[in-house]
Amino acid sequence: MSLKGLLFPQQNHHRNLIDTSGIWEFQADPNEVGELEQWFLSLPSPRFIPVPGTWNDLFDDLKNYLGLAWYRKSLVMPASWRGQRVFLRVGSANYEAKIWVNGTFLSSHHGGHLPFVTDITDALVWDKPNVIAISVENKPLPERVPSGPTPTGGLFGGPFTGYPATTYDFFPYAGLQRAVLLYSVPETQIEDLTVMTTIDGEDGLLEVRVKTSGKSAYGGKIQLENLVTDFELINGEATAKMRVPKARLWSPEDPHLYALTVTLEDAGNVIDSYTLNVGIRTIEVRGDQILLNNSPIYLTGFGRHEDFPISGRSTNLSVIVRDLELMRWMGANSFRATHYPHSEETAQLADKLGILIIAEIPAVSFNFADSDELIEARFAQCQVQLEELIQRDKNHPSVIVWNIANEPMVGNPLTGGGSEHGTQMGLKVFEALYKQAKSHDPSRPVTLVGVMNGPRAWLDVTDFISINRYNGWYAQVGQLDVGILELEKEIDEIYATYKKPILFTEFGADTIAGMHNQPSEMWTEEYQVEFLREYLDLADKKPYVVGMQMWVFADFKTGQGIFRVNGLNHKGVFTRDRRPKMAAHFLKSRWKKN
Ligand code: BDP
Repeated sequence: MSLKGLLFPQQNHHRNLIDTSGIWEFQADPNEVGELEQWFLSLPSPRFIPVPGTWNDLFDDLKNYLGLAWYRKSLVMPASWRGQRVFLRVGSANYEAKIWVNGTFLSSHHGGHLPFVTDITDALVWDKPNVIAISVENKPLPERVPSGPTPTGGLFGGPFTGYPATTYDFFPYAGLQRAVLLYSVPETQIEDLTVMTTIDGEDGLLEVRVKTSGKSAYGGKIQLENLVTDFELINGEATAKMRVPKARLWSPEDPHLYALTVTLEDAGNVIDSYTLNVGIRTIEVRGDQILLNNSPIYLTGFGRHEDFPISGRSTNLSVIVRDLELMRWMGANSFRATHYPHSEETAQLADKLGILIIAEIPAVSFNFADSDELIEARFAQCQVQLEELIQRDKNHPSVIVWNIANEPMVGNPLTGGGSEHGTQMGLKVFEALYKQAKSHDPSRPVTLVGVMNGPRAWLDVTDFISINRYNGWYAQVGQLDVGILELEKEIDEIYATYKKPILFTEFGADTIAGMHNQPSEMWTEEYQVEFLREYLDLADKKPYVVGMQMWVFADFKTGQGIFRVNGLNHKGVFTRDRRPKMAAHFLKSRWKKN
């Protein structure tokens, strides 16, 4: 595994960048003959596909296809890039990808939602077009994260198995879902930067870690406005500290970003530079509260999927801008990037707008009733994805929490079951992931999102407790009042046991836009509003509740199944095409401060 190149590529005096987004050649390879027949050079009968994109909603014959497929593009490299190291950076290939350049196999990557880079310098030609080929497949295998259908079923097994079958409640879109970037950097380069911020009185304190690679170097400068600090490299690395007097702190009310420029020098000459947007802020859990810049913050918002008609899960910049705009319209200050790392552009925009993000690895519905062997294989994947996620997102002020799992379970929590062995295996896995997150990044709280009836012991592993609850929907069906009484008892008990703050990371009711009833009934807009009101009212009475993120921002695509009308989860407060349901106006009335 290489963690190189997770610093977002940028264009400047020392670095170059080409975004290859556009139409690529594409061909599905159900018989997996491509490698043998050298499809990495040319595709026998290509069709055309956008990158970024997802193939399932574009071609009728590939609607449910998750097998192998090939992408191909040819490109002439600019002569001015010669002498630099050239990298190919794939933003997201769901799930496994392999890279060829000019017929040479160069690398592969597992895991569907995090970027990976390949040094392609030595495979390039400079006098004719270069052929880039990427094969991708998203087979629903049980050892993957998230896993394909698992032997023990889980929440989405048995009668609830959809098509395509998954262990989770969203469509398993496949393909090159984010941009493929080509970039070049000097031979000796800034490979990585880590900026941690703390507050001392009115001042901001920065710790900047610089990692370089290439020939052994030198030193350089860090500049933030008129503050300049020199650093010297030892074994290619340096740590510098800076004090920003009377710092303008980053917060949702004032998402101020400082431009921090790191330059690398050789005998007085600047040989590389990188500029990072830095927000000076702290985030911590203390007692019953989450503190942002030492003041309690109450999270309001949603779980959000990357999902839109036709573009599927792939980067759609208009949708990102619109979604964050709609969140601001409603006065929401946060969302959880469910159930996988969202695009880098999303966090870049959230940094600018002051929207808080809980980032999570794709460990959704991790079932600990499965064999130890499967559990170990998934655990290994989780560790890799957690490391890549933190590496990718660690410098975003908007990212305030790492979530290590969504609704892990032992068997099917709705029908009971579960074993002590599974619970213990889960404990081992989550304690290790928690420790890993803390060792990579001690500056952010870590959480785990618990499922209804899931093992309680898992909730105690992390800094605060996150829970998904559907009383009045999946439990106490249609009886919201009864459900809320049960819920109140339950959360009081959880708090009394663990004495940790509780965040609601999901609560919601499927709602068909335009369906109404008096008195309210499930699936109607009235029921959704009442449901949300009851939950928000309950939370308001509980000082240990640190926020309410409802499920879900917008209706989203799932597989076909008996409880997903039209292959959609309808718990959105917006429809899939972002029209508000009554509940959106209701939440606005609760959250928007004028
Ligand atoms: C929870 C999951 C979420 C589902 C939601 C639901 O975390 O992914 O979409 O419930 O059923 O189980 O709507």
